[in-house]
Amino acid sequence: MLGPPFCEELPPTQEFLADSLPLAMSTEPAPSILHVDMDAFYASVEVRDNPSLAGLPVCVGGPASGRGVISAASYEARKFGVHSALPSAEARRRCPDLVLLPPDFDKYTSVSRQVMAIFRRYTPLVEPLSLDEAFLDITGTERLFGDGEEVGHMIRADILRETGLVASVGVAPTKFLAKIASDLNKPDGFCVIRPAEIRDVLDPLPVSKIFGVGPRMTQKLNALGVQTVGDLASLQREDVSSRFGATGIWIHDLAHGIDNRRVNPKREEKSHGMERTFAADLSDQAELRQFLLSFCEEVAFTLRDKGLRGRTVTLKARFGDFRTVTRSKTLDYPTNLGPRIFAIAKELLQRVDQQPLRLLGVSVSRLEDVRRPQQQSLFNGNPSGRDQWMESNSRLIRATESLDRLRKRHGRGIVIPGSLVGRAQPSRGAEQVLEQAPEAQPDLTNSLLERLEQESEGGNKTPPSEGEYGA
Ligand code: TTP
Ligand code: MG
Ligand code: MG
Repeated sequence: MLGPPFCEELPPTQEFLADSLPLAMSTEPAPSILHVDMDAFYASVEVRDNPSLAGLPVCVGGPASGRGVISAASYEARKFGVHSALPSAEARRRCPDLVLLPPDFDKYTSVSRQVMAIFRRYTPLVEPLSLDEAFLDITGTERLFGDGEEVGHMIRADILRETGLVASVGVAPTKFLAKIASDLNKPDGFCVIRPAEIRDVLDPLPVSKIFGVGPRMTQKLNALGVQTVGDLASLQREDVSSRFGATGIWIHDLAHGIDNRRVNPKREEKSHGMERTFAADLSDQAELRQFLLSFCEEVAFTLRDKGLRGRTVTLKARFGDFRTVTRSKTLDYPTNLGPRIFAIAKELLQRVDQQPLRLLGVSVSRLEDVRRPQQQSLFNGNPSGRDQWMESNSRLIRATESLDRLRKRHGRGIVIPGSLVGRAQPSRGAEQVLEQAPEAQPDLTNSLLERLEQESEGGNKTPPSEGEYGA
């Protein structure tokens, strides 16, 4: 259910490159990496549970009357040009007989757990990428279950038998190729790419199929006469690198089928965020700030729940004409406290054109485990500043702990900013990353929240966080 990430292109960040260590002792690039992805996932679950919908153009998404967008489209619906992220109203225009259903995230999450458990029967090396897909590395388990091709068939059969759903599977020597392979014959696809076939498969693909090549880079590459992966592979590595830097090297390697990323079962979350499309464009700054506060609280709660904290706060804003901007700020110390995140997000909101917004979001990245030890340098030479800060931080932590207890007992939606009470809630579109419990009873918590809001007014001086909540 996680929406698309905050940036449309994925340049290889330092972190990402650090992940790309050579495969340990790998000599033969056997096709032992699988990528499994469910077909039309949300829509297929709905059809499974209501077989009278079989064969119909079915979609899951927000309402066509409002500003909902399509989350998932059955392959019948795709024949009408309907796809994920298309506004539902446009989908309805393209396909007047469309069956449009609201999402049931609990159901999709539970199917996802079932599917991931099937994967783990065959190997512990399972790296989930989203609810409906994962990479698997079966190196070393061949004697038990057979080679990649055999395991791929068994997994597809298990999924069909145990969930009634269809998955597409790609098997290849690398992650990049396995993902390409699972997509090649979708739906109900199965494809093995062996080392000798790599060039034949890659050459004709549009260059946008390369992981990290988004719409903007595709345009730049097209302008250089590069349309296909084969075109990119035929360029000199130095030329691509001088134009596009580290990203150039990365995409040139991929175009040659080189991808040393390992399947990482403990894949670290790179960011966590939340965004909403409003029912009507919103220009009132006070109202936008109130939404932002509720997002920051929600994101912070999830970070605490996962034992994480982060340093970079990114605000995303989409205007009525779909122009989208992001603004980021990195703190000296990581945090998982809503008011601290809000203090930054509020400042970032002020740096965005004050025009009506269609969508607003906030995310926190550069995440780390709360158990990681912190530097203590910020207040060096100013012990009283440090004491003052520690005291205010302890208060914030205590208030946050009380709120978290309420959230855990009554549902996270119980805690919403007092100032949002009685206002229209944002639309529950597909871009919504986190769900808010519908039965919010904010009265209980308003005074606590007001205190937290006041705390956050104290600016965003970033604290030494060895006392940080959860540490
Ligand atoms: P995908 O695997 O990208 O798409 P899909 O399973 O619907 O279709 P297929 O794989 O056969 O091409 O995404 C998995 C689910 O994630 C999808 O069913 C709904 C959700 N999703 C969104 O909510 N918004 C989106 O923009 C996308 C792409 C997916
Ligand atoms: Mg899918
Ligand atoms: Mg998927």
